This record gives sequence, structure tokens and C-alpha cells, in this order.
Amino acid sequence: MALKPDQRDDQYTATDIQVLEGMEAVRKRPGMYIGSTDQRGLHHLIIEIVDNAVDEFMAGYCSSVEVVINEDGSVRVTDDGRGIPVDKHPTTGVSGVETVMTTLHAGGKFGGKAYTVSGGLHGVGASVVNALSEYLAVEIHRSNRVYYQDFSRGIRQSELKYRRAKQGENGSTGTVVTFLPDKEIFHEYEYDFNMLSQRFKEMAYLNKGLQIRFRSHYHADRWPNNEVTYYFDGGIASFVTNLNQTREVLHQKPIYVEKQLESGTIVEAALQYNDSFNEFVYSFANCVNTVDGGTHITGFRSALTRVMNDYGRKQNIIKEADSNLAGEETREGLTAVVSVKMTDPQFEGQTKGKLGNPEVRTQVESVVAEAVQFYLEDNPTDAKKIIDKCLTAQRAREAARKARDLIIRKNAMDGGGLPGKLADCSEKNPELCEIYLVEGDSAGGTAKGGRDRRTQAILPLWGKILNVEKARADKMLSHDGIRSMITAIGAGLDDDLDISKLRYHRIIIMTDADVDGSHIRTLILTFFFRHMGALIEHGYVYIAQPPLYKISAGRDSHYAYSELEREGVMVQMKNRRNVNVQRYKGLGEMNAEQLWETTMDPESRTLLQVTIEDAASADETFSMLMGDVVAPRRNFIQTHALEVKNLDV
Ligand code: TTJ
Repeated sequence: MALKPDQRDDQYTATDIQVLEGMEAVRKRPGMYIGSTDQRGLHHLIIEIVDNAVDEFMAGYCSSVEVVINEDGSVRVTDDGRGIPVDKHPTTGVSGVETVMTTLHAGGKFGGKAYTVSGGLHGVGASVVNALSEYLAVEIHRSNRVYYQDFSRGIRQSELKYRRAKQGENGSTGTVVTFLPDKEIFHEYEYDFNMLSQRFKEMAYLNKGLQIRFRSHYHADRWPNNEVTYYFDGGIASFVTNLNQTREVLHQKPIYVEKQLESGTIVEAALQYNDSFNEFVYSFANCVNTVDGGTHITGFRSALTRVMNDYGRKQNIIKEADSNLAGEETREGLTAVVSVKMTDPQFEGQTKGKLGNPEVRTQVESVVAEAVQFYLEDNPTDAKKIIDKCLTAQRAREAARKARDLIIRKNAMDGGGLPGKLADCSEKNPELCEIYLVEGDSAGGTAKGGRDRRTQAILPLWGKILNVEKARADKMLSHDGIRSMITAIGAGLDDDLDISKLRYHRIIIMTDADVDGSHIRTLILTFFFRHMGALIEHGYVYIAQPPLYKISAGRDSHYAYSELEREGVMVQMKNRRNVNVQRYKGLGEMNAEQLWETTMDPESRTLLQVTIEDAASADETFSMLMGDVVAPRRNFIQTHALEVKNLDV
């Protein structure tokens, strides 16, 4: 809709016209400013406003932020900072508040002078939130006054006015922004409490000492636990402790350092080793998760490699005959968070997930190297454990290299020999080929009988796949099931993964619809996630969807793939006599023909394509289920007992 000019009787100025144009531009192409107009975009508005309050915290003037989602979907964000300036802005001729709320990219930064560090990647500013809100009301508490102003779809509805602070408001300062996202803009109007909580939790970790309270009254029936408060004295050290919660740690407290450099840049790092073999290093620049790393991560890694080798040599833990530890050998079982805060972060790459500032590399390297070195020197017992773990990683890597060479050499000698259990397809063009990884020999037999042998290959995976989490790379490669999977797929693994050698463009995991089946699926997904990640990224991995029920009455029969579908079919058959419901527990309960028509026939089947998020969450579940720490596992099994039981009916 077109914007209505506001109702004031004073004259239009050049600024008014600029504001109108700016707000109109945002409303015409909201995606350009907030990415999308679905739930993500809706969340983005909240984050954008909260980022402004967090900036005030980072400047040192605010200690808590409160976020409330009201019953009608409006959002109120309150901080106890200095309050947005209310005096006239020199270039626009209107107040600081109005400038922030109506000028694109002004974003409370005031030309970069008010804040040395400011959060948010997008930094589109409050004005964008204003433009996309049915209404926005701002209230500033300062100088014993309460200033207030209202906007609608980005256009001011009044001048900035003020009243005297009431009893109790006296002396307090802060900013309150309340806005109602515009239903004309957002086609999805649902907040995800957990997702938002997660982000606020992360913000609280990254800003130690900041308290963030969050509650929601929106659809309170659907989100019964709708109130959280986050505050972490330990900052990212608490973050690391939390990430390692389900693991057995090598040393009690994370190694932690925080340092402000002369340039104003703050370097913060926390790291802790656990007894697993996995590396989890998260990095942030100005509270933005840099998923593709960048110069801060490079600096962090070189610090670790250098210090571990130096210390290990000095203490003769690494012997003269040993070769130096390679970088990745110092990161097995490492959980770490690296966070830098700086004036002018350069985000690079297609998704802006990589920090580019070159000076940051050496800055992070020297801060981290010093801190880790001191820690090792002060804690020789922990130091010994850590370096020994690195040395074990070194030996395992060597053994894995030999095992891998063996597989590859053996394949070459057998003329690319395929695993004995594989029933291959006749088609040779990988684009047309698919492989079913089937749990158990008996289901494998059924699948062989039911398949289209031209395009569908079957590989039965006998027994339980070993615990990838606890098995080193070398052991993993000596497991028959995994070896035959690698060989059949044909594309190698880890660093040697070569998609162009892939023998099937659809890799389909087909397991029973019971607890064991779901375990095996989790195991296989974890293996793919860790060692053949690119297959998932390219969308080559799928999960077959066998039916859960067969409902028959007389000669009529229907398959149902979910509870809901079963109920639907039952309703349809309400008036029939002798309705029989068969629950399929295993693939083996179907004959070859049934398996084909319900699960394998490309004309009628449903396949779930596995996303990297699915695989990552399988990996998480897996670590928890298989890890050594008992408490969270028991917890998981207890809270999921109901679902598990339902599956087993
Ligand atoms: C700017 O420099 C002078 C003192 O005040 C600084 C400022 O802008 N502080 C400030 C802004 N505190 N809080 C905000 C803010 C809070 C919310 C919830 C939303 C917005 C847009 C700004």
C-alpha cells in the first residue's frame, strides 16, 4: 500500500520527503533489508532492535535488556542504557531518536562516533524495523523526563514529546521500543520461542555480565515455558563449559583469556579438551557467528599448534625422534569459542560468514599463544594430558593413512572390486543409479527381490555399525560394514572425497521403523556427516519412508506412513466391517512386492532428502547417546520414553 503522509499541519521539508522515500523503499523490497518476510525476517526485526541495546552494553552503559512478546504479537525491548539522544541532530534538523528511527543505516551509530564496537552483521538499523511495523513507539528515560514518539509504517505520528518522570521513574535511564510487525509485510506470523531464546543465550555468552530476560505471551498455550533469563559471569568460558556438558573433559576449567588491545579491539577465547576426537571451534566477530572462520580462526589455530609443539618439546613430552604435531592433531577433542569485537569488521564470502581483517590474525595469535602457554606452565598435569592426547592423535592419523592406503590399494588390485554383499545395478551412469543401504541381511534379501535391478543396487549392512564417535579413524576403516559402504559408494572419504567418482547419485538409507532402526539411521548419518559431508551438501543422501501400517478391509487395502494418515484411512473405512490394522515393525514383515510398491518404486515412493542440519542434529543426538557422560543420556531417554514406547506398540 502507498504510504499516507502524516497528519501534521506544518509544512513538508526536504527531510520529510527523504524519509518517505526511504521508508517506501524498505516496504517495497523488504527482502533487501531483512533477507525474507517469513519467520526468519520476523525474528530479524527483534534481533535488530536487541542489537541496538547490546551495543549500549558493549559501550559500557547498560547492564540488562528485556524482551517481551505480547499477546498480540507486538514486541517490547527495554534497556537500562543512557537512552537514545533526544537533542536535535545537526544534519537532519530533527532529534537523534527520530533520526535513528527514520534514516536508513543511521542505526544508532551516529557516524561511528558513539560506539567503537557495534553488533550485528546487517546493521540495517532500527529505521528498517520501523518501516516494517504497523506501529512503533519509542520511550526514552533521561534527565528525569520521559520522552516519547510514535510512528506508523515508518512515518512519525507526532513530534518527540516529553513528560516529567513519575515517582519511581526518577533518575533511571534507558530506552523502550515497542513495535508491531506489519501483517501486510510478513506472510508468516509465528515466533519460535526456542530459536529466539537460543540467540539471546548466545548473545549473553558473548557479552559477559549482560542480563537478557525474554518472555513471550504470544500463543502461550503452544509455548508453555515462555520465560528465560540469561546471564553468564564466565562469558564464553561458560559457553565452552556448556558445549562440553555431555562429554568427559580432560581438564576441569576451560582455558580463558580476554584482552583489549590498544586499537580498541577485544580478543576473547575459551578452550577445553574432551576425550572425544571431534573439533568444535565456534568463532564470532562482533557477536556475529562467522561460520566460515576467517583471520581470527587462522590466528587461533597457529597459536595452538605453535604453543603445543614448543611446550611439548621443552618438557620432552614430544621426543626428539617424534615429528612436530600438525595443526589438526592439536584440535582432536577440542571445544573452543573465539570472539573478537572491533570497530570495522570485514565480512567476506558469499554468505558473509568469514572475517577478513588481516591485522586480526596476528592479534588473536599472540593473545591466545600467551594465554595457552601460561596455562600449560601453571598446570603441568593438565598439560601432560593434553599433549599426550595430541600425540595419540598423531599416531592415529598415521595409522588411518595406512588403513586408507590399504583400502585404496586393495580396490586397485581387485580391479575396483566391489563388496561381496553388494547386489549392484546394471546401469552404469551414476546419475541414474541409486543404492539402498538396508539394515540386516533378511531385509536386504527382500529388497533384492523387490528392486528394479537396472537402476537400484542393494547393500545389506549387517549388525550394528560401530560407534563412530569413540572409534578412531583407523578402527573405523577396519570395520567391514563401513568399508563396504565406502567401496560401494566409490568416492573415497575425508580429504580424499571425490564426488566425480560417486557411483550412485541417490544413497538411500532404509531402516526399520523401530528404535533399533532409528539408531542405525543415526549412526549412518553421523558417519556421512563426519566423513562424507559433501554428499549430504550435494543432496545425494536420502531416507526411505516405509509405511507404518497396512489397513485392510476385505479386498481393499491402504498403507499409512504416519499416525495421522492411519487415522485418516480409519475414518474413511468407518463403516466397513472387519477392518484390520497391521503395524509394520520391520521391513522384513513385507514381501518383496509390497516393499517395492510402498517404499522403492520411484513412481510412488516418498524419499526424505537429508539436509546438513538433519545430519548435524543426528550427530548431536549420537554424541549424547554414545558419549561417556551418563546423566544427560538418561535424561534424554527418560524424556523420550513416551515416543520410543509409541514406536514399539
Ligand atoms: C548513543 O550515544 C549517546 C548515548 O546514547 C547512545 C544510544 O543510542 N544509546 C542507546 C540506544 N541505548 N539504547 C538504545 C536503543 C535501545 C533499543 C531497545 C532500541 C534502539 C533502536 C536503541
